[in-house]
Order: sequence, then C-alpha cells, then structure tokens
Amino acid sequence: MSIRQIDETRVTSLIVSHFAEDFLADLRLDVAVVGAGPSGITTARLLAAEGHKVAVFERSLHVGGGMWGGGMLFPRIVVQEEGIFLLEDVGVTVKSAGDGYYVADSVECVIKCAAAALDAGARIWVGMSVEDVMIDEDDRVRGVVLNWGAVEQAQWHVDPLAVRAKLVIDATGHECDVARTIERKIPGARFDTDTGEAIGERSMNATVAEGHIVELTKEVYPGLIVAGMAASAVAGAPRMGAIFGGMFLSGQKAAQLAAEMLAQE
Ligand code: 48H
Repeated sequence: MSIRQIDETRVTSLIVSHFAEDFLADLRLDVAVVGAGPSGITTARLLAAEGHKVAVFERSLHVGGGMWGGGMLFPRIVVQEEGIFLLEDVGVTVKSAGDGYYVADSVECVIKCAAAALDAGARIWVGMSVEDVMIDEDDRVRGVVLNWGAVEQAQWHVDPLAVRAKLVIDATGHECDVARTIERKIPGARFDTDTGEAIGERSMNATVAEGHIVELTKEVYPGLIVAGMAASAVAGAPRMGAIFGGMFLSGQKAAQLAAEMLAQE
C-alpha cells in the first residue's frame, strides 16, 4: 500500500485560512450569544433555524456549560414536562419518572443540543471569552469584545477583537458576566429589574426559580437579553439545582424575543 504524502504546512494553511474565512464572515451578526450552556445553545439553534445569523462565543474549550456534569457529576438531568419537547426536538431520549418528573442523560443532551444548533446554521466558537461589549452613543449594546479564554485565564495583557451584533444574549450562567460587565463599565447603568441593579442569584428554591425563569428572560438593557441562569441572577431570583427544563424554555423565550426585535429593526 502506498503511503499518502501529507504536507504539514498545507494542514496549517487550511486551518488558518478556514478559521479566518469563517471568523470574518461572523464579524457582523444578527445575534451574538455569550455562553454555550443549555440556554445559549437552545437560543442559537432556534434563531439559526429561522435563518438569523447567529454565533455563540464560549469561553471554555467545550460546549454544554453546567449541563455535562448533571447533578454533582452524576450525568443525568431532571426536566419537567413543559421543557421536554425542546430535548425531543433534537433527538434526546427523555424517560418519564412519574409525577411530572423526567430524566435525561446529560452527555446526550449536550451533544445533541450542540449538534442541532450547528446543523441549524449557528456557529459555535469555543475558547473565546466575551470580555466586554460594544456600546453606541445612546448606550445600546451593539456587539461583543472578544479575547481568548486562555489569555483571560493567564491574565496576559492582550488587546481584544470586536464582533458587531444587532442583539447580544447573556447566557453566561450564574455569573451573568455580560450584565456584570455593563454594570462595571457604564456609569449609572440601570437594568430592567426591581432595583435597577444586577441583583445576583438567591439560594435554592426550585419551584420559584423554575416558575419565573421564562418571565425573567427579557431585554434587561438596551440590546441585551438575559437567558438561563443569567436571567435568574440579574433579577435576584433563586437557583433551582439540577433541574433543567427552565434553561431550555428560557433559551426558547430568548430566541422568540430576539426574533421579534430583529423583525422591528
Ligand atoms: C464566553 C462565557 C463567559 C464569557 C461564562 O452555566 P451554563 O450552563 O448556563 P445556562 O444558564 O445555560 O445553564 C445553567 C445550568 O447549567 C446551571 O448551572 C443550573 C441549572 N444551575 C442551577 C443551580 O442551582 O446551580 O453555561 C454558561 C456558559 C459556560 O460554558 C461558561 O463557560 C460560559 O457560559 N461563559 N463564555 N464569555 N464572558 N462567561
């Protein structure tokens, strides 16, 4: 059998040129989703399926956020009836456990949700952290400012790159990192919350947390929608533990809202 010659520099050239081509194509987006956890990838899938140009920026090297680990590393998640269809739509097997509780394999959830988002046309960039937002003259969020996640971790001083987006979705989980950045950097910034501040999440109460998550998924600052745990955190709502239906439903609501707002542009 003859051995196929491989030109190592061709491999390098293909990686760099294709990265550049795809990244340049994403410099102007309809929606930039920050964070590839369950809410962010669901939002991205639904928006991309409607033909919107959407990319997800994920700081770590993997997608799935807190979903991989299920509850305390037991790789299963619990979902309530209302959220199941968003998993079944992407081919996840959801088992009924009675009394309105359903269980799914968290690894299967991550893989299938992410694959479906890609198939729908969303792009997912891993290893890229949103360290700031772009703001226009009237303080509306107009895009994200990116750095490598590894550079952020090393705390090196490396200047960032910028991507424009008509809307930004903060799906960064417990940290509500994008909202926190706005709070830190825009003097007098007020959010659409009871106090006008990004309040921070409260201790666990699954009933209250899951009951309010969809209503809390909204535009909290001009151009910025919060989804998933970030929505709870900004509003000062409780956490819910390893029950995930609300994360998918919140992702769906964020996609609906974003689509409505884009239609009005
Ligand atoms: C780029 C960033 C940045 C940044 C963070 O935590 P997640 O899984 O988020 P959700 O809201 O989709 O799901 C929350 C769920 O996983 C969970 O934790 C639950 C239900 N907890 C309940 C409880 O009581 O504990 O994913 C957020 C993602 C992560 O992958 C981060 O790495 C990423 O966002 N991220 N990416 N730029 N600045 N900050």
